[in-house]
Amino acid sequence: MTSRNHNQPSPSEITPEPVYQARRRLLMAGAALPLLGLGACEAGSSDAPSSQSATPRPAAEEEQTRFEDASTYNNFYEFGTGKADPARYAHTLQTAPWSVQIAGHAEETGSFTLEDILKPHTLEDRIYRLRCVEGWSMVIPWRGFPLGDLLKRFRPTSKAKYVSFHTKVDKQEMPGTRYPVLNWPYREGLRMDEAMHPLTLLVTGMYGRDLPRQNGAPLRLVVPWKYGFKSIKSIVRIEFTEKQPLTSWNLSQPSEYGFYSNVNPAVDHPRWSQKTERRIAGTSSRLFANRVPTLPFNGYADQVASLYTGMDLRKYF
Ligand SMILES: Nc1nc2c(c(=O)[nH]1)N[C@H]1C(S)=C(S)[C@@H](COP(=O)(O)O)O[C@H]1N2
Ligand SMILES: [Mo]
Repeated sequence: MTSRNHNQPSPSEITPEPVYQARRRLLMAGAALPLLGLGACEAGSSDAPSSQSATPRPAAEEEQTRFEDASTYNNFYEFGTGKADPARYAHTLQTAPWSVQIAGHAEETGSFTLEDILKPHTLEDRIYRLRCVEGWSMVIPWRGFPLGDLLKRFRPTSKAKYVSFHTKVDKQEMPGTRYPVLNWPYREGLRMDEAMHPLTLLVTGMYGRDLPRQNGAPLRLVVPWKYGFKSIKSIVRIEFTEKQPLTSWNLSQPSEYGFYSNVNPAVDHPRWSQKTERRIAGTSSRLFANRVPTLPFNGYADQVASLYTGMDLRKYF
């Protein structure tokens, strides 16, 4: 993510053009692909691959991101805007005791300890792709349970059309929140049907262990068909609302970050293309990560496209 208050004109994460071009020249010359860790996706065609022609593979069949990459290359602006900042600074975040406020249009509301929140649920391991709006993606084994199973427990009323989420904010523990880089607390939201969708996970761990703080301990969301910023970390408040909730990224740059933020290769970010992504996986270096086509709904279209029937996804980006 970049922010207007943060003077970077373009995301550092996009492969620098000369590197990308050099790589393509090598490919066309038929140079040693395995050395560069490049895959079939890119080797076949020189143009940006059409997302329609690419068949989504189940994430579980794909090469996984290494834990070392998934836990050291992060976006968590509460600890700084650099990718290495969260791993460096998140150790000050107090994750116990932890409580979550449940509020808004539901029959049961109040403050619940993390133990209360988790007790009735069985944690599952699920491998999901997560695609950052800045152009990279990872394949991560998450540990969690469907958000909908939690939400049902509070018996939302018919007025509950959306769900809003807040991250903890503490200037001592989270040094990035001393600066107005974003609207704190970090806020996100989902439409009720998105929140209830079985792909939407509340996550407490990854790679079979508890979440590292930089990945959003002790409780975060993972919404795999949406750009990564919807997957809010270190959640302390969940509210059922009637109106579409405000979100931090939409508040800061409404023309760049919409409420829905479904992964969509056909709708470019105003400052860069969304057609491809750098897949950070396996042992190849981040810089030479495979460039693969970005799929509609991040490859989960079969499961979620029907949520948006009849909506103009260019308007509701
Ligand atoms: N509270 C909070 N949640 C956040 C962010 C953040 O800055 N603050 N960054 C988001 C973005 S832009 C991405 S891409 C993902 C990254 O998740 P990961 O670091 O676990 O891969 O977290 C999302 N959740
Ligand atoms: Mo992101």
